[in-house]
This record gives sequence, structure tokens and C-alpha cells, in this order.
Amino acid sequence: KKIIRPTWAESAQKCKLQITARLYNIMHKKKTNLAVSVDVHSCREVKKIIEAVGLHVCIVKTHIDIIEDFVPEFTKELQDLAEKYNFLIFEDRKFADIGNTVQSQYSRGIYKISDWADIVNVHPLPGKGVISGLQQVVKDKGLKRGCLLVAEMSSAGNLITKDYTQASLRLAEADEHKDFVMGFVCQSRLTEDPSMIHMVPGVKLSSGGDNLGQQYTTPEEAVIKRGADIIIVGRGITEADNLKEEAERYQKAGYEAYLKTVS
Ligand code: 5IU
Repeated sequence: KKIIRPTWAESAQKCKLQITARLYNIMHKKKTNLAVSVDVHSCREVKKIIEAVGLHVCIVKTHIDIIEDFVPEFTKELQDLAEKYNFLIFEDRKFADIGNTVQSQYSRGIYKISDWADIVNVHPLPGKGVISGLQQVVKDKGLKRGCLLVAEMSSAGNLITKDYTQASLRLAEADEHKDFVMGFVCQSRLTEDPSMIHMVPGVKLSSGGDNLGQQYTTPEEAVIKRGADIIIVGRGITEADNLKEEAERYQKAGYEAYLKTVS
């Protein structure tokens, strides 16, 4: 099924959350729906990749807990890079515990994720408390942050059912979360509401998978067939010999696919 959508400029006007409007405006300005996942193990490598791909992405997705030489000052450097290249930071933390626990995981410990990540995600499995817990932190600190629900996964044999995905959609649309939930990490389009961003991981120009169950789809299929607003690309870019060139290839593929969905 082909999806006809509002343009990013139109979506920026229509959406309700400030962080979502910021994202759409970045996408419009930089002509990119590419998020790069920097799954590497040193601060230096993360910075090297961001310097190479920064102009071509709207989001940098991190796994802060896999960096072996992490120091708290690193998150300041991440924020400086986000400002220099105009992208949002998405910490792929996948919170999945009771509200009280995820609050601490979000704002405390050594990572203090709420201080620097524009976007985080949750597994909605525990129920609405996992969202409310984080939302309370954001409210208390007066921050502008967004939260994505993991409604589907790209990995083979994952336990998510159609009912679970639909229940995730209803949780995202609940009135009490409208100031915080900005969309989904998913594999298909769940709603046409431009306030709900669909980010699709498991994207590679050469489809296939890895030896641990990852299943890839192409940028074109992700955007046109699955209805992705954002394509999330990790190793497809980070393992390339020329990071910048490869990011440009994905940016172009994602953008051309987007253009086909708005006319
Ligand atoms: N990621 C997935 N699939 C999912 C979810 C998250 O691959 O369903 I939710 C993450 C894992 C990794 C990145 O950080 O997205 C994909 O990396 P590769 O493009 O290197 O496979």
C-alpha cells in the first residue's frame, strides 16, 4: 500500500509536540530522514562517526552504556555536536521496568540520560507507568523531551503480537501522555497522525540480516511500503570505509523515497 503523507514542513505545523516540530523542521531544512545509530565502544569513535555523518542526519541514536571509556563530560560533547550539526540525540535505552525504577534509570546513575537525550524509548510492556514515570521527570525539570514506544521489532522471532502493537498505539494516543509521547519504533505504519513519528530500524541498502536475528529492509521499502518517517541505520553506515559517502547514499535514498510519498 502506498502512503501519501503531508510534507515535513506541513507536519511541523500540524504536530502537537514541540520536540516533534523541531525534528520535522530539521528534516525539512537538512533534507534528511536519516538517523544514524552509533553503536561503537569509545568516545573517540562516536565523535569520529558524528563528525563524518553529522551534516546528513536528523538524529544520532546512541547506546550510551556500550561506551567503555565513558566519562560524564562526554554527554556535553555530544550536545555540542548536536548543536554544531543540528540534529537531535536519541538514547535507545528501551526502559522496561516499573515507573519508579525507570525514573531513576532516566535521571540518575552515571548517565543522567534526561539531562542530554532529546528522545528516549520505552518497551510499553509494563503498562502506562513506564511512560508516566519518565514524563514526571521531564515535567519536574521543565525539559522539552520526547518518548517513543517500541511497538514492533526487527529481530527474528520477537514476541510482540499484533494485539500488543495495537495496545501500544492506544497507550501512545492516551490523553495523559500527549505532552511526552512522540511516536514509535516500529516496522510498519500504525497511524496517519503527523504528531506520531514512525522510526524504523533494521535498514540497509543491501537487505538480508546478521547472524543474531537482525532482519534488514531497504530505505525505499522502509519509507514507501512500511511508512517510516525516519530510517535508522547502524552498521550499514558505521562499518563502511567512507562514512560520509555512505551517509550521503542513505540520506539520498531516504529522501528520494520520501519525495515519492508526498506527491
Ligand atoms: N534496533 C533494531 N531493531 C529494533 C529496535 C532497535 O535494530 O527493532 I526497537 C536497534 C539496534 C541497533 C540499531 O542499535 O537499531 C540497528 O543497528 P544495525 O543497523 O547495525 O543493525
